[in-house]
Amino acid sequence: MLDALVIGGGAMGSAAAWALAGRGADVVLLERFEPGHTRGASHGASRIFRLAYAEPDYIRLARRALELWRELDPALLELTGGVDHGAVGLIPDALAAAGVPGEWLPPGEAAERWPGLRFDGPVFFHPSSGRIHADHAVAALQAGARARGAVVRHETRVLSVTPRGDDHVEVVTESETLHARRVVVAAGAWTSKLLPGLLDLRVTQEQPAHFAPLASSFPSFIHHRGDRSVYGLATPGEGIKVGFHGTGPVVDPDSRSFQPEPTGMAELRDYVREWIPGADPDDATWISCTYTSTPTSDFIVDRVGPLVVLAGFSGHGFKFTPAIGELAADLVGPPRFRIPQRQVYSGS
Ligand code: PYC
Repeated sequence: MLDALVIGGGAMGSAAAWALAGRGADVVLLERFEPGHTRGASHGASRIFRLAYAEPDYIRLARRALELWRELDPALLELTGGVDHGAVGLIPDALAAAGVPGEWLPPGEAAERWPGLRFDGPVFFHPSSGRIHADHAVAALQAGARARGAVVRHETRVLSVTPRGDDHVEVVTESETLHARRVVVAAGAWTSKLLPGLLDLRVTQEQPAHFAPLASSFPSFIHHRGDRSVYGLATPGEGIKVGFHGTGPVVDPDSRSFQPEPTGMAELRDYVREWIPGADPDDATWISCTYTSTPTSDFIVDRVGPLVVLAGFSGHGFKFTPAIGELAADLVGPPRFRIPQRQVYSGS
């Protein structure tokens, strides 16, 4: 019986395998698709990193993630600085209370500093923000997990997950049945299919795009506009990534179109035309990804009997990845005690 089996080789599952293997657990990671696949939510070259949250728990989690990203590979994370504008709410107060640097800039000064962006009010700048290379991060977590002894298997589809007792889960794949003391389910958009009826998750297809850059030096940014907030950042070599946050249609992850929807394309181009003078609204490369969201956008990192569930990262989870892996390992608990061979009583 394995100590732990992780289902899902996206960012969160890979981080869980990395953390578990680091604690000496006997761990197998199963991923349904090929390495680097683009069907879920962990692909692409850039994600926002920021400590800038209104909730102290998220600030703490992001701080821990920052330490762990650096431990994994400092090249994965680049701090470009970040800006928030619009209805930023309690973020500046929460950062100040946590001792995280940040400063308000008048819109003219901010536009001089980042001519690629337009601002119509005060801008909150936080230097400890930037971007993470998503594809490289997933590959590094899997390579790190393997180096620590984990087995990572791609193209292995899990058909069922059945708890058999407090310390036993049966996992049936297309080719075999596996048994583990704990199973970590980190299946992103497929979580509700694997664990039907357990969680209230909403899967949407989102369509950000890379726009051709007309300026250099972009911070990562969030323009807070109620339920039409926009985020963005520069992806070196690919352009300026811009997207509406969580506005896409509900989809089935097994039968989605991957095609950008024309109204959303026009709205994003209009946004870029009005607010991002440093990007060409007419030169876009569209991206398709999923968000798996909870009703509050807070994450599910929890244990139900022998199952540990990592789900509902609601389009803002990637930055926390290695810290979520660590929490998963805490929820799994210590590996079984193993008696080193040389200490086994021989009877002589
Ligand atoms: O990573 O914080 C984030 C984020 C916000 C909107 C999209 N991504």
